[in-house]
Amino acid sequence: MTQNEFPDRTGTTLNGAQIIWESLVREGVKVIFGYPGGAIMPAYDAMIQYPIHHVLTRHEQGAAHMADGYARASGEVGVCIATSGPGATNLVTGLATAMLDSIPFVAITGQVPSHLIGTDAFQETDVTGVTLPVTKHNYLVDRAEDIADTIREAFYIARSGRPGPVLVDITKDAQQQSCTFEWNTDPIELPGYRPEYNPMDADLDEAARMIRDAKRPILFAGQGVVMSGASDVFRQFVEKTDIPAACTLLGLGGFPATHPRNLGMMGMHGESWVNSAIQDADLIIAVGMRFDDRVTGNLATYARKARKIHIELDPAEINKNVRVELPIVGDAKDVLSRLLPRVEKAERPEWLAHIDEMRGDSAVRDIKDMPDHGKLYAAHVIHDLYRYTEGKALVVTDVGQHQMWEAQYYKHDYPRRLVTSGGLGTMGFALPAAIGAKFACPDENVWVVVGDGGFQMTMTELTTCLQEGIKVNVAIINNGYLGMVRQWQQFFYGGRYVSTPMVSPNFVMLAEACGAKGIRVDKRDDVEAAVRAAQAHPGTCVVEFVVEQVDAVYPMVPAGADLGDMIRREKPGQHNPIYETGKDD
Ligand SMILES: Cc1ncc(C[n+]2csc(CCOP(=O)(O)OP(=O)(O)O)c2C)c(N)n1
Repeated sequence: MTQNEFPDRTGTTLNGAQIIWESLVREGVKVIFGYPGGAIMPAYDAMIQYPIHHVLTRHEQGAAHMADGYARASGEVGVCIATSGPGATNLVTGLATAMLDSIPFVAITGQVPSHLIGTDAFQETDVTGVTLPVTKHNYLVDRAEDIADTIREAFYIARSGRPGPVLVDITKDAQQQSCTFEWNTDPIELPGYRPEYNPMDADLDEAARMIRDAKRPILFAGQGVVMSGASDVFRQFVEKTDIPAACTLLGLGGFPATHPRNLGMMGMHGESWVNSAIQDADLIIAVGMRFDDRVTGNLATYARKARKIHIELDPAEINKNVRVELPIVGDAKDVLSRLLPRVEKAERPEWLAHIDEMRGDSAVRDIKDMPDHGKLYAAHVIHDLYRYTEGKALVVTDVGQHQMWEAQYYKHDYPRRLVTSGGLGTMGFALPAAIGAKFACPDENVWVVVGDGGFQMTMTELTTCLQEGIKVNVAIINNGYLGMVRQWQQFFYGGRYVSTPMVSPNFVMLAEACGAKGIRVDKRDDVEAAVRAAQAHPGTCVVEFVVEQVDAVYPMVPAGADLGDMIRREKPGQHNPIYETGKDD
């Protein structure tokens, strides 16, 4: 049965479990990720009557990340479902991940029957209590007649304004009770919830004046550019004003990486010339971002010479970390579309030449262009992955060094083609999020870039790929360490590598045991063939890239340091113990 052939059951008597699915179908849900259990069994039993595909995950954390990956790749609301107690608590990491990155998804959980609430019943947990700080909103529903309206509200809250995850906890008896099913289509109005803002013309005029007067302006693209669909107007804005633009990690792809005015990523592992340009700028125009500490470094010394315009949907973000001269609260696409006709066409050769000069000094430190002495470095792998996927893959990364190398060396020209956990930095995110992304975009060439540590957190989801018959390509960057933590130990803890060397299983055999193809590569010359073989294989393929164990992501702004105060990779000819010996001595 397709969703179009679906009979209209409004006005008929249904049970709460059926109403859950009726509501989800009406919200346009086609796929849901979940794991069954006692308190959600009525809902699972009713599911069979509905045109929604259920993906049985191997862990509820996987279900939450899949819903999240689905939402990030498609721009639609993702949905996951779990039972009460341990099922629901296993969603918490996924909810927190989505919360910090403003990702819209709805989690449905079963709860013990209402008469048992508060009795420490089997698998009872106060799920609304547990998830309150990691959801945009949550609900406990204990009557069948409240289910439809609650689910409708949950979707509205998840997708409106600044998006976020919403949880609906439904008692088992509410799923079993019957009532007349009604689907309200009136606009939703919630007291105290004002998701839309209309910026004043006077503020837009003032912004245009500030831009006209600036000599060294810089634009920032945050995730708001991607999420509001502002990429095109952002590019037009750059081209008209000739203002160079930098991206946050989650803003990558919001403005094409290969555009001549794209400076690259800012922040802790951003490009050194970007961080220097920020410290030199006289005007910052930040669009859809929240000045995270990984972006600003020391707030006291951050961009002191710059006046600041902050275009942001969520008024709570204004002046939270960085004080700004001109806040403009509104949707990025809407604000930029109204600002574009107000700004003057300009050219900024001096400012751009100054930034290029700084870029020149960095280019000679680029590991990609250094002799590799026959060794395989992670940066080479990512760069080659970019080449042999022609920059068109949908890449889902995990968290660690490989994530930063991906951000530096895979040039994303399109929005929603990089899926990564930014705010929470959740290891174990990549494989399940990639499965969600593959369901959202079945025709995309989906690549997972993951460390040997993070892969081992959720690698069980490989069998979800097997069960669903879906294909994702997995690039494990195996450096034998929890690399990013090892790097901090190297720089800040005297090289005492406590609990970061990591033993891995035979990933090729593991992949084969899970019904996937497995390939191991330890030479640069073999990277191309492996990427091509993975892409040609009809099913899921895992490529283990065995890379140099001791390498660091450069540049690095130490946590809390001045943004301009970066640890740099040595220039060729300078002493570089890592490159000369392959050992950290
Ligand atoms: C769930 C979780 N636990 C711990 C961390 C802390 N952490 C950040 S990066 C990292 C190391 C990642 O190692 P690996 O997955 O091998 O990737 P690499 O850094 O080597 O590329 C750790 C432990 C985290 N981000 N998430």
